[in-house]
Amino acid sequence: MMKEFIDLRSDTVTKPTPPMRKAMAEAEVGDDVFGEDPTVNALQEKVAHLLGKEAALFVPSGTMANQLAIKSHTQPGDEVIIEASSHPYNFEGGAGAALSGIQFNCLKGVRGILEASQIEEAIRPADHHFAVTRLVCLENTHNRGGGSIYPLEKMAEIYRLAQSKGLLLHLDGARLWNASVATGIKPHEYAQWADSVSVCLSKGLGAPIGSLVASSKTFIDRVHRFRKMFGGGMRQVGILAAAGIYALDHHLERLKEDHQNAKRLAVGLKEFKGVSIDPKHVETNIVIFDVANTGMTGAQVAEAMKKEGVLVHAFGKTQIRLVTHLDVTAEDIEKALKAFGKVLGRK
Ligand code: TLP
Repeated sequence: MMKEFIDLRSDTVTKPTPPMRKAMAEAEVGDDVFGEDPTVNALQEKVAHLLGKEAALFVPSGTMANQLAIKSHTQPGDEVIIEASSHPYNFEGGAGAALSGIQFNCLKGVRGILEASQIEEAIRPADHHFAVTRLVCLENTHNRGGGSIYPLEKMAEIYRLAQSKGLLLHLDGARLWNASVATGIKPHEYAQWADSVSVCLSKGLGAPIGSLVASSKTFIDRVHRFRKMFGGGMRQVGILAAAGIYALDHHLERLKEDHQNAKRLAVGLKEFKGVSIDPKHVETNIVIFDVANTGMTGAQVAEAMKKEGVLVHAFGKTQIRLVTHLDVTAEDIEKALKAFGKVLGRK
């Protein structure tokens, strides 16, 4: 079937494949609020194992996973140190303030990556004037940072600092799978440097829904209580967990193709007028570039690309984000580059 559009807006746009749908249709189910869904239990065990944690809990979205972790780690009035362009701070509807009553202390990173020294400086002194610094949140890969990978040794350094200062660390690992496949560093090697980790099945892995929070048994018990409170307790949800198990078994290694496709896009885009991009910054499946020198806004480029059959995401005034995924082929990438050539012109 001919695609109507080549959709590079996000890796969340993938549709479940026929074998994934078959696995969903055949899933054994039970009432997960009673803990009786065998497929959910199997997924939770699998993800806990992959992340080297005692337990994991299935939740509907990455946003809920992050916010449950923040809620479970903090008290109202606490401060959470986070990178200024991070997902939990920018793109989760103000949930940290609304649901947990915390305030964020936002630090500017380099493509989303913070240094331990910056975090150390931001920790509030023990003085009644100040909020209590409780939690550090990191994001790996970093979405707004252009899919950048947190170097393992930086994570370790930040975790050791957090521990020495009595702080907790949550990792938004919505795309931790991409970091792992790109570097060969196992998910549990990253996760060892975090008290809690959230991961998504509905981004690069191609499941229609689902995220998990992984941590110690005691912490996941607390997350479970808040999941109920936030309305995230689901019933015969093994149908969805089956898609997640299928995705982990079949779609993990292929993330390499997405990374190659993203690199090809970045290298190709460099040839067009007014595009500012450094392909060496494209480490995984996200490509962010600036179009200020084309004389067009990001929204205008996105509109013109849509007419050429390619959907892209305008970010800010002059930035475009492209994300490669399961439903775009190497051939689609060449077509997308041709379309960019038409819209922007060659140098
Ligand atoms: N990111 C989406 C949008 O919300 C921007 C996307 O298209 O990239 N953490 C990270 C790092 C994410 O990128 C996302 C989704 C989430 C958490 C939230 O996941 P969902 O959408 O399942 O709530």
